[in-house]
Amino acid sequence: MNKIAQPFLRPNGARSEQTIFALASGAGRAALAVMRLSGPGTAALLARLAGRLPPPRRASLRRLLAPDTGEELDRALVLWFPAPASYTGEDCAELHLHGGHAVVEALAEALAALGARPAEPGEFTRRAFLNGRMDLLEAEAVADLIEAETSAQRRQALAQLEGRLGDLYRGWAEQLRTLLAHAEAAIDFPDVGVPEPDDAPAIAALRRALAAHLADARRGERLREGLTIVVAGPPNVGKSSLINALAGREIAIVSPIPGTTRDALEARIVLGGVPITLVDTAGLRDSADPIEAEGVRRARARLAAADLVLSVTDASFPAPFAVRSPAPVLALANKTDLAPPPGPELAVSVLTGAGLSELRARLAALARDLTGGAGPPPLTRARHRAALIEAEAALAAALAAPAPELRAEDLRVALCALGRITGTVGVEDILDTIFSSFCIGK
Ligand SMILES: Nc1nc2c(ncn2[C@@H]2O[C@H](COP(=O)(O)OP(=O)(O)OP(=O)(O)O)[C@@H](O)[C@H]2O)c(=O)[nH]1
Ligand SMILES: [Mg+2]
Repeated sequence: MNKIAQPFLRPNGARSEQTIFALASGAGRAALAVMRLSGPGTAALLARLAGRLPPPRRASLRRLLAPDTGEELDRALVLWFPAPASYTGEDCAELHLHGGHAVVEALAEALAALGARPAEPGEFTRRAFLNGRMDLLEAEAVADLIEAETSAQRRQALAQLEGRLGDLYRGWAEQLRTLLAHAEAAIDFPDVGVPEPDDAPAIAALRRALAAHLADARRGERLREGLTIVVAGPPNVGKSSLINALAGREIAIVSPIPGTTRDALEARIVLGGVPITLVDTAGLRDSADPIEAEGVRRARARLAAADLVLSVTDASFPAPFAVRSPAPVLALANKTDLAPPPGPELAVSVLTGAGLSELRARLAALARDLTGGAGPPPLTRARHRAALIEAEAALAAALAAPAPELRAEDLRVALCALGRITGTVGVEDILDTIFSSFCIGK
């Protein structure tokens, strides 16, 4: 049993020797600036700067003095978080300074003179992970929360930070450990007549759960990265006019000449709490003009990668038209001021504004469907997806395995793949990639 539990030990004892500091608040002039410290030298640094250690976790107003000259640098709120009950699990402190550039500079100089060094991006959170204060999913959620631009992104990041996604994966890992124990018992005691439970249905059920989660994979990733809605249709139907109306500014040139738009133009908007990139494309038609033909080629490429397509036609000039895209297509008739809409699809007049608010509501609902919804939390990163694909393949192999030894090996591969997501196994090589995308001070 030991060999199963072994790789899942938390990477403890990773307490770092160096004391780091960074500005945790934004750069630039502000009322306050928060300087954060972490590491074994924190208590000594605080004592040198503020005279004596304040009581733990209580804000204390202190004069901060330059260690060499004794000159007053600032009057600040000082917070002291002794290990292990701190963000990083190490001794930590926060100095709530006045936000002026000179104050921040002076403190950074004083801290460096006392032997601390500036933190690297994500280093506080990396230490928190290494000290077992959070798993990798929670660390990634911290980064997502900082980056969150919309309410839906904030909710997703918070759910992940609370460990809901981690709970799902840990639950699966727990089931796998039981299945692996059974498989190993069958290897270790082949003839003592240990009754071998038939685990095939349980493995198959687990595999189905992983497959369903993977099928849903784009939901969480889309919300993190934003949704791409491509506006396509024949020339001159009003695609560019529509993009300008939805974005509320003049993104694209509008003209009565068919074939005006050539490059794919982008506008960022937020609908239903979901960040959306609207893409205006060249009108789809065969053209002898090489520039327009290139525009049409680009339009088709964007259609192939869309999350949702808005297929626009001209109500006053109905012509059979169908866009080709793997994404869901929403049909929309424009120019209803000139003629009644030909079919049951959504209808607008960009010119008069009729139908635009219904269109916005419809797009917001679709955006929410494509990203959120009830049910289990969605996976949020390509990194998780890759590991889950590996786990699912290993479960498929386990089901087909002809001998208990082989089945055990496949189950072990699946378990390791799941462990890599939360960071319980073999992640040293990817830590740099993960934490370098953080901002400094987090
Ligand atoms: N009457 C009327 N005219 C419109 C409406 N929407 C757009 N137009 C006009 O239709 C013409 C074409 O509009 P665009 O937005 O450039 O059309 P497009 O689909 O982007 O055209 P291409 O870029 O050439 O493919 C312009 O003269 C617009 O003013 C509408 O709702 N009603
Ligand atoms: Mg256009």
